[in-house]
Amino acid sequence: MAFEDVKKVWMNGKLVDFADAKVHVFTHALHYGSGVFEGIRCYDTARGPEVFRLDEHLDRLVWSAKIYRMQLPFGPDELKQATLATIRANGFRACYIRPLAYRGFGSLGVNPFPNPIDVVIGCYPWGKYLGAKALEEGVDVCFSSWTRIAANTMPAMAKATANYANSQLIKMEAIVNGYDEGIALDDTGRVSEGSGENLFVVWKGRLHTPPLASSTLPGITRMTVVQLARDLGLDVEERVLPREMLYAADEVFFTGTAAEVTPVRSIDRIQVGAGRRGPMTEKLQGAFFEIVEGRVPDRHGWMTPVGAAVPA
Ligand code: PPE
Repeated sequence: MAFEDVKKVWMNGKLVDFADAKVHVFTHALHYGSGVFEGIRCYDTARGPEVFRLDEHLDRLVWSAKIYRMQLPFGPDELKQATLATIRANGFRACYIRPLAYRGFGSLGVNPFPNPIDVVIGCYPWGKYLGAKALEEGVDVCFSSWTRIAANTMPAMAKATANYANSQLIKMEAIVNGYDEGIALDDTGRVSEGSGENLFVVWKGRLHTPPLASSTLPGITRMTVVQLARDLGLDVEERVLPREMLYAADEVFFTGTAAEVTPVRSIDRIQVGAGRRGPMTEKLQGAFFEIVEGRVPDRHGWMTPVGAAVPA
């Protein structure tokens, strides 16, 4: 992650200098986790810089906000144009994009309503999420002792900043114990997701992924992989998954904007399949990268060109 190269940040309708993109210490979201956000990638494709599934990400931002009774002061079209303008203002060919809507400065106390809703869009270079070799060799993960947020505690379907307190506990425990990432179970003990990724399992030639009711985020990459699997004629099913199925599976992989399609090679030091990227993971990973890198036509209409004013 390199913030040194960031020139401009979009704040409430204006592009401001990086150094001026600041908030007050009494900002409500800083105290109470009252924010919703997105993580989006722009790829340097053969056709020029293009954003992957921008409409779907902004749609999720809008309904994440709705769940938290936040009325966004900008509509999806304005946010779309703002996102593209922010990338252009920074001159990035590839970057990670972070829109964030939060309860701002005005009044502390649990009641969030007196505060303004602030919206910012930042972008910055962000390489491979789980390390450079992860995409090829796979990662070593563990099941977390932390349960994923349970039904009716916090809305797992919303991409809310508050949910990431749970994610951080999962991630820190994994790192401290020498793993790359942790997988959480839901409150019924079934497989949910990684701290920042959805998960797929290959079992006897079929692909499975936990349903939204297993406290998973409705991942855009998850939805993409389901479509790509169907394009390839593979069977894919949403299913409640017992933990032990993952130890015994042929292949396991993560999906996410940051993680892209990352193979899992071991869980709790039990080797998964052959202990390296499996054939189905490789196929889907290939199908994913050839689309986002623009090496094949954008047959699903997933890519949005950043547009003019990007240096060649
Ligand atoms: N589950 C969680 C909990 C999650 O945070 C993400 C994205 C996903 C699933 C995958 O969703 P999608 O990106 O729409 O395919 N995690 C974001 C943030 C990671 C971070 O460290 O911050 C991401 O990948 O951008």
